[in-house]
Amino acid sequence: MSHQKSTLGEFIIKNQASFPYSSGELSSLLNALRLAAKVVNHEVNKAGLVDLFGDSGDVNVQGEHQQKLDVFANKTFIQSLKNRNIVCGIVSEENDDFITIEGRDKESNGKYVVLMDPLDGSSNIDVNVSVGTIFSIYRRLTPQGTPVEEKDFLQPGRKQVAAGYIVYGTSTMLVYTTGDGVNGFTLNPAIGSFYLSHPDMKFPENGSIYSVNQGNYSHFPESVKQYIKYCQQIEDDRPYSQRYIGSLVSDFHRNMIKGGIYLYPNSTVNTDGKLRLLYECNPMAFLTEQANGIATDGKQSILDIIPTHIHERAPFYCGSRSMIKKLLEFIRQ
Ligand code: P6P
Repeated sequence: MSHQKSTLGEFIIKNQASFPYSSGELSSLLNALRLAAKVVNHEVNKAGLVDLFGDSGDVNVQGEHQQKLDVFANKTFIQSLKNRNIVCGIVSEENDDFITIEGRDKESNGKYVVLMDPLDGSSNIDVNVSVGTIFSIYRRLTPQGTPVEEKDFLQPGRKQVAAGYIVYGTSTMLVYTTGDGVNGFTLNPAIGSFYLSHPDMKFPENGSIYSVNQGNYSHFPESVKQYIKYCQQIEDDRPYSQRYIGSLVSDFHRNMIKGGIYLYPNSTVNTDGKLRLLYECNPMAFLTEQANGIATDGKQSILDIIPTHIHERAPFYCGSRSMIKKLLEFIRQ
């Protein structure tokens, strides 16, 4: 079957015209991510056998205990991006500060910055539940040849030139957009190539799945509580099904295919929500809007938020248009 589907490499070449500034640069960026994804996938699939399970003993900027695979994935993606000499800086969930990548010379200094969550949902690793990598790409603001600055990373999500995720699930998929729709590629591990398996992915207009950590219900804003009760009422097409994996990439991927809404609200515990704006909310919001869905913090489109610091958080609601619109009716009441 694979021979009938184009590979990721073929697809990039066919569609690189939609990538601004330079065609070859998209290939280089996505090839770096593709290679790292294959290396990480290999380790994720055998974590239990090579003692990559469990806690590395380190703690990241979020104060979260770093799982060994987190550390491995972070190093793998950073090295793969450095090797291509196309990126001048990286922000990672696992690093306190942004990483500067000096080019061999001023001209070769990269034109792009990458922001990433190298292994999202890592608390699921030890219990063999799917995890993912999330990436977000911008063109730098500061002149080429000068050191990258924090403002290169603090751009609103609307300025992204590409974004996507890798989901290490029952199959490994790379799903991305460059602003011309969303396409999904499945890894054939026997060959080591990604094949176009999900062309032009779109959120269904409506859905019957809501994804939220019900354990936090008591801490939610009243309007969100009311919406959750609405989802549970026996009326019309409800009650909806509650599906929550605890891995944003996996919940998002299922909801984009089947229709649904993902909610991580602000609460009395997480006053700004839990998810990070730059490398979780913005890339997933770019994909959402490109897939005809809506992504909001409850007040505005996620993509219009002006970031103020690299690890800032935001309330995050994304998914099928009619479900988000109904939620916003409750929030605006
Ligand atoms: P909770 C994983 O830590 C993550 O960032 C997302 O992948 C996931 O949807 C969410 O947090 C889970 O958070 O508080 O429900 O365990």
